[in-house]
Amino acid sequence: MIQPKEFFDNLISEGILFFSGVPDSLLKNFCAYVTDHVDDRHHVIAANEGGAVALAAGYYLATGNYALVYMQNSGLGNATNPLLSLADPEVYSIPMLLMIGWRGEPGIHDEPQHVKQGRVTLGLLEAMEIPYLVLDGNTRDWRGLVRSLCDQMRDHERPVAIVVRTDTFDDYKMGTIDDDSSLLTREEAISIVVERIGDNDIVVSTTGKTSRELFEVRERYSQGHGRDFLTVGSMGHSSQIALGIALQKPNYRVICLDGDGAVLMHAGALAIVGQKAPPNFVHIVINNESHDSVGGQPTASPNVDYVDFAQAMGYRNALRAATSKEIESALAQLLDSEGPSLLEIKTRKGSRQDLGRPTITPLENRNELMRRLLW
Ligand SMILES: Cc1ncc(C[n+]2csc(CCOP(=O)(O)OP(=O)(O)O)c2C)c(N)n1
Repeated sequence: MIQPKEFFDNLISEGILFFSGVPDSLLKNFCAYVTDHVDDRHHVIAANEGGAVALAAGYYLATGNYALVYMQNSGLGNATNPLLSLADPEVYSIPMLLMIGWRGEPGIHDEPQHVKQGRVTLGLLEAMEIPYLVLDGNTRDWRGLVRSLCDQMRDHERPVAIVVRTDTFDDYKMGTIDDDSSLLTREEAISIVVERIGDNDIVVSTTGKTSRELFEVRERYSQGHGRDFLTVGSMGHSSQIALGIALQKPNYRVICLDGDGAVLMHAGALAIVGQKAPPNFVHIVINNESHDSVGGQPTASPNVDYVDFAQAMGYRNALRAATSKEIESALAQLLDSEGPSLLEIKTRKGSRQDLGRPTITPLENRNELMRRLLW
């Protein structure tokens, strides 16, 4: 395996001096190393992968130096537009090095949302005409390969990519980030929400551990999964899935169980909720100030007031809660009011070691929910 420090030092020697991206579990050791060792002006954890490409472009315009843009392969979709219409050699020709975590690599078991994405990852890069190399923990002479890829980046002033297979980087543990251990865990917060909402309420939950925990909480309460839509991929889009349901099903209350990283990824979505203003829409943002599901890298949430933000976007009500009592009383108030409403729940980072994964397939989940909604 490759030591994150060695890889990082090698990038610096290639003249890569700026880092931006959205964290990925497969790259988590490398991302953690960057988080710990690069100052704030040279490392930006972006709202989404397209933003990271744009930041790398801005850095190049301002300095003539090169940036690394890191992402999970599921972020390629977000990055495609600025890669093709900004950085591409046929447009502004902005050199940058992409580092893409290869979830769902063919032949390696992974979750359903990663399988197709994994199968088409290299093909997508080929279709975009982005030169790439595939890296793993046994790649001999990775320095030489990175050197010739960076030569292509520099000589042709274009994006190039390193596709990183699973188990490429050795462990690196991120230095501790302040965390208030008196706060509830995300799973405790989800349990309280599930106990308080109505039997007929529809829940659309965001990607990552939120959906996994919701699934387990429903199992624990023997409630089945027929009123939940577990958004296993599509980070940042849960609120619009929920909005799509809420607008068509005014007799159901629709609750979006979101994460702060996901909200920030496509924050414009909240303006659309505010504009359409469905009274049956409740947005619960679990704010642990991190991308907890993929390694706990910080988000920009410490700078964001979600209550003010929701109000500015046109939500009718917005509250904040942290303790069980506060969550219970905020929910009692919001579930009794006309929406759209937002509840920010502050939680700490982390999850159970033995947290499982949904045992139903995405298609079974879809069918069960649709049976309920179309009945
Ligand atoms: C487009 C895209 N980029 C990156 C990821 C990888 N990813 C999965 S969960 C997650 C973090 C989500 O953070 P947040 O919404 O704050 O929820 P938390 O994990 O903290 O509960 C990331 C970055 C992804 N699934 N999709």
